[in-house]
Amino acid sequence: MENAALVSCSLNLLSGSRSCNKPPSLLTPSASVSLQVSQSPFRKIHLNGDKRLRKYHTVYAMAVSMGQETRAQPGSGSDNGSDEASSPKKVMVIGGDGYCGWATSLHLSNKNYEVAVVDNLVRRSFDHQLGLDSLTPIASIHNRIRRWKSLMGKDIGLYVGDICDFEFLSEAFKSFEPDAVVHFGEQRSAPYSMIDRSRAVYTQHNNVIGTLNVLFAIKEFGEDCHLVKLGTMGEYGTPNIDIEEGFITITHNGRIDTLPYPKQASSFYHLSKVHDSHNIAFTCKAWGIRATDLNQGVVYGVKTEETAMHEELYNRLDYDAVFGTALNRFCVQAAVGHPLTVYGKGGQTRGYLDIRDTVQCIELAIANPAQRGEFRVFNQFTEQFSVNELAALVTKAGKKLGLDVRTVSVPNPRVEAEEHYYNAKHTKLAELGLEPHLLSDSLLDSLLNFAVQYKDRVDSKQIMPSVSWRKTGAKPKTVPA
Ligand code: NAD
Ligand code: USQ
Repeated sequence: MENAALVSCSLNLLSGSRSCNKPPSLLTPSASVSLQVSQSPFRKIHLNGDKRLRKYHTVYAMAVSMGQETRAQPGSGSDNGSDEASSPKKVMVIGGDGYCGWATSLHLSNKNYEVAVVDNLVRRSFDHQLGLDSLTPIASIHNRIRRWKSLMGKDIGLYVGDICDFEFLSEAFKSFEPDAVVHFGEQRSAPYSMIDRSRAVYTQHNNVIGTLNVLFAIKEFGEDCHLVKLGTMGEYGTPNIDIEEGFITITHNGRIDTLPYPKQASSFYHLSKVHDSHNIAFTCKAWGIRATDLNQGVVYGVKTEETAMHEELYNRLDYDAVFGTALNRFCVQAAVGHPLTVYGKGGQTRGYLDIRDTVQCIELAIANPAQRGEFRVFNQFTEQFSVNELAALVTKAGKKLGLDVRTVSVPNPRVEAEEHYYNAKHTKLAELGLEPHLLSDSLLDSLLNFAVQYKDRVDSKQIMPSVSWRKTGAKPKTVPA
């Protein structure tokens, strides 16, 4: 069950009628993939409509039906307990097998939301494609969900498929009938999107078409459903003025208006998020969709209350130069004695947040939904740091643990400002009740200890950057083993 994208593609080949969103350089769809799928413990839900297509289009859902046990109300047990009458109960988590999505799925399930994961497992395929692996061993999505059920007695639904396949997404919507959709399901690495033309095209196709399909699915099958969409702080770039939360009021030639804050994204990935934001804003206006665009900063950390409960619930932790993000990478580098890789001058400043705050922010957004037709934008981060500041913090924490931590200035593979003004607002989630876990010595200790625990799994060849913004070419790039 490793390659759900392959499943979609092989179905597509059979039906010959749908577009195939196949990531570059993946294995060719094969009969054995279909066979594996048909052996899965899921029941098939056949699509209505054209009989010719019906044969091949299937949606897979957990055989165990939802809601077998008596459920507490969503939000109960949370400080931010939501109003029973108006609270959404069913949350579809698209990208629920990924880093943010898995932690969020468990958190919402723990808070008594009825959760269904939608994922094509393509993130696991990227690892195979590029020869990468998570620092932490991660269980298959099926074993993750089974383990959660056995520990907590709670079901999480599962729909394995590609949201760029509208028939698949429609069936998942009609079957689950979500009150809210949290959409994490995108290709989220800036370096991946800059490897070559095919990865740039894949990233923008996957992200923009996937999100468009989600918008159409809401319009067709659940117009009251609240879309909680993961955007990125990188949509704004690094302007030489304060960054507002989504909108800025401008006076121009004597007239005044409140307009979307200017977007200056700096990779094909970040640009896909800009395109998404425009499409979402337009459909809120045109169709009355209710949407929250969460411009999230860089996430760090690995444990949440729920993922720490059992090894089979552990989250992934990426440290490689394609999917690993700054602070997580620095902790793993410190653990294995690799110099911390500061790109260029190291003055690049971004918003950061603990993964425990990611899950909290999503819960807050769901519990306080946007109005019909409202397009809300929240900047989702808790603190801002420069890369040099992060390196200094990790060096200090590493020394306490007896690690010899050094820093190296690596020629910057990206095109970005290396010394700049940065002051981004982030008050709206705090106003809804976010209680942040600020970066502390104890968090760094625990992240470093975690990295030390798994350091034998580190492949040091994956640490130095291999993707150059300037050298992105049209020719497909093979990735060295
Ligand atoms: P991830 O790659 O770990 O997870 C994304 C998940 O979406 C994967 O499980 C993948 O298989 C799935 N997916 C991708 N395309 C899909 C498709 N077409 N159909 C179905 N499933 C699909 O990424 P993440 O780090 O969890 O990030 C989640 C979201 O949060 C992304 O949208 C990302 O842009 C955003 N974000 C992440 C960070 C961060 O630091 N990790 C920071 C800001 C914003
Ligand atoms: N950087 C280094 N050394 C490293 C890794 C990164 O100096 O070893 C620098 C980068 O040049 C950049 C900054 O650290 O200036 C952040 O880079 P990153 O790789 O941690 O994060 P980024 O590529 O921006 O992407 C990540 C997620 C993406 C999310 C984004 C939020 O992968 O999904 O959208 O963070 S934000 O940065 O706010 O746009």
